Amino acid sequence: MSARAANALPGFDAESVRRDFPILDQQINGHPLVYLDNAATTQKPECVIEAISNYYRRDNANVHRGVHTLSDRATHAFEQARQAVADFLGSPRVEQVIWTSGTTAAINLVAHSWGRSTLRPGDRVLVSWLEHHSNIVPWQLVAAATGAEVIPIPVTDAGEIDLRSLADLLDGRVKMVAVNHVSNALGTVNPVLEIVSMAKAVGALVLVDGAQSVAHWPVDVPALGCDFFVMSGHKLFGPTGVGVLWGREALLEAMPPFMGGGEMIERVAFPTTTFNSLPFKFEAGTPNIAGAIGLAAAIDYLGTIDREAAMAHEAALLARTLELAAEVEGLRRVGTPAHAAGIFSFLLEGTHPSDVGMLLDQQGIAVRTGHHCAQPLMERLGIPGTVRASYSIYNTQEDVSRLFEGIHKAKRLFA
Ligand code: 7TS
Repeated sequence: MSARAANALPGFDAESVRRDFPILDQQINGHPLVYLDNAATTQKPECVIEAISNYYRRDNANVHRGVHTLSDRATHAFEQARQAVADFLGSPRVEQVIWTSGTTAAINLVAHSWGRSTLRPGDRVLVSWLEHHSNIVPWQLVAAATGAEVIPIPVTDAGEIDLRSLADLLDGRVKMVAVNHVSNALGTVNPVLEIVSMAKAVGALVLVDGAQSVAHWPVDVPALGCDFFVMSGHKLFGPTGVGVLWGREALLEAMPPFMGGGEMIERVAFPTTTFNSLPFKFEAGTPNIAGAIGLAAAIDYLGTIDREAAMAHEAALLARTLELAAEVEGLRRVGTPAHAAGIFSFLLEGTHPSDVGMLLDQQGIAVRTGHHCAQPLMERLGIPGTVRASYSIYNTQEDVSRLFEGIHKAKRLFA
């Protein structure tokens, strides 16, 4: 089968998707770019770039404030974008979608608003050893301020959450369980439905960090049963600096504002200020209007893609990767989860991950190396870091072959 045929599953043609992303059509160090750092950030299709530039060319104004036409247009596009996110996540109400600057900001919002107002000494927040630092450190900050404790949920050597250990940890002290949907370091797809039902049994809330899941498959957030869901626009083919907190309405209503300023108030007076309704209560200051519009364009773009077929395509890329990896002596896949999204983390015997990463870059191949902002996980696995290749809808079987040509070259040079 030719590489081109391998990229054209029924309903999905990676070569044609690839052409929608102008950045991919370039040479890096004399080689065609192979972009395999999608877990860090995805590339942007032409329509997203256009939507952002058109907004600045034609409609730019501040939102919710002006009586003039441009402000009206900007407000309309901004609120339409919120609706697009609500529809994308399956949210019953648009007010449950809060704009943030990204996943990190969304988790901080929940930790500081919900956490500081709710957690008491002796309460527990469970986070897994698989978490990105942004789903650990905000909880530690709030624990230090409230006397609550952050307790890690053990993971197995395969890099999966150990559900038996989770069951042992769950008791009436646990007020929040915060886990990622997909591990950015290993690609593990976590059994969120099961985790939610276990947490609910002891009355704990659940926050799902969806930074790595939403680009891989359609996520119906209410069906997950979680209380909070967070994501970043830039990992979903949208721009940086915009993200979303989705929350249960009653919880969001009860939570105090996190940041104070314009937009989030109803009336400011000395000595008492009253706050705006949802979602504006949590949106102090001028928001990332162009970012929201760009994210809506990315969601529109995904609407043109057969996502089932895209998933099958990514699974085929990972399957081929694992086949080729098995043939490389001295290559160790890090994490062997039964369910993995398009992420392949590995070590090459006798080499340092950053040397491998640099050598791959010389061949035009972009991967991530290091601890992937998951230092506790690296410590748990007894390694300093990994080389990580992460796939997206525009990667091809040829990209996989190029990665392994690069790995073989690294082996010849270093091992
Ligand atoms: N949670 C997960 C699971 C992530 O993968 C990341 C970013 C974040 C949270 C933070 O997202 P942000 O948009 O607020 O920065 N992950 C990565 C990565 O794997 N390489 O660079 C960033």
